[in-house]
Amino acid sequence: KRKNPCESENLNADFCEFLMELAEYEKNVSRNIHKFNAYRKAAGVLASLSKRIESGEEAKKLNGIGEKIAKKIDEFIHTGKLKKLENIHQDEKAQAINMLTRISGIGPVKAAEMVKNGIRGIDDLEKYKHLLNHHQLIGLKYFEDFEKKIPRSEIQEIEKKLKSKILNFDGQFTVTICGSYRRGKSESGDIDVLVTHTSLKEGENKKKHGEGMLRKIVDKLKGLYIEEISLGDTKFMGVCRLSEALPARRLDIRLIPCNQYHCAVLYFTGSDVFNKNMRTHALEKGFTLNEYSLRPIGATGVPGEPVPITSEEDIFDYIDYPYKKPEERNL
Ligand code: DCP
Ligand code: MG
Ligand code: MN
Repeated sequence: KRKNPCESENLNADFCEFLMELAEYEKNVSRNIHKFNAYRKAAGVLASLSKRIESGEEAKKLNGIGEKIAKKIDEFIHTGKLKKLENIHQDEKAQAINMLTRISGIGPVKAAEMVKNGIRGIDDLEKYKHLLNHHQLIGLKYFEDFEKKIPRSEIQEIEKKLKSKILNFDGQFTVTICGSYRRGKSESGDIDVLVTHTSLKEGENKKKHGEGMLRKIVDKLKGLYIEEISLGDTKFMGVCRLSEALPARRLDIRLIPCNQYHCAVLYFTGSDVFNKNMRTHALEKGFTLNEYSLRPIGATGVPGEPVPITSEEDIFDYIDYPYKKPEERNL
């Protein structure tokens, strides 16, 4: 679950590390999404620099770093630590909340409620299993496995099996693994699969076509996945494992109407920061972009009909955004 935009050859890695820790605290404990985004953005900016930052003042000149973060950078440079982080580390409840949110299926609200009820860590959960839902029980069962990154070669193997099973069943399906894998990363946190079918078109009796389609796909994947977390008309959440010797991996499959496929592939390829920037740009050009469609915003401010899209490039073209290959969307 932990996200870290900081790569190994990062000259500002220690700054990024404390900023990401503060970001996690804001997301999980304070539940302040704005502060979370601010810290993460700052960490991303510092990680992408080719030089070491020497002072808060210097950092403040960067887009995404303001007064408060500049002060923290100075404090860190001068004392080698941060008061705010020290205090967080002393706060047992905050630490318990942070720990619990690492379990798949437990979000910040549920974690806070559990801590309020006296649960102080993973070990306590064994005694409180009756309080957990199916997803959370699976999250607990595979806690250690789900924290392990998935090597690219393993996803390639899963991709081959997934595609052959689905396409042998029906060649009219298209299967794309998105997320960090599509961005070319050497390791991923989970596997994000999108599937569409030529007959599945939003607005044309989607229910009649789409209903039961995902169930049929999932039936064909028996042997590849080892647990079902949930299955709806459009989303399957599960756990897969290539062999008993390998860790269990989180696998999500989404069934998308074909006229929304490229917007969905764009969205689920990310990164989330890239998506945010692209959506902002779309708005500046008078369009609203989301995981379903690209729509022009009329003079009244009301979004119009979706623009017809036949490729990911189309979306960039419409809003005059320079095309970026998936591998170039990591920031
Ligand atoms: N996404 C987004 N905004 C969010 C969550 C997700 O735009 N708040 C999009 C962009 C992500 C994609 O969905 O890249 C997949 O989400 P993941 O959480 O699986 O993120 P990644 O695949 O990028 O990274 P990881 O390797 O950790 O799975
Ligand atoms: Mg992913
Ligand atoms: Mn995912």
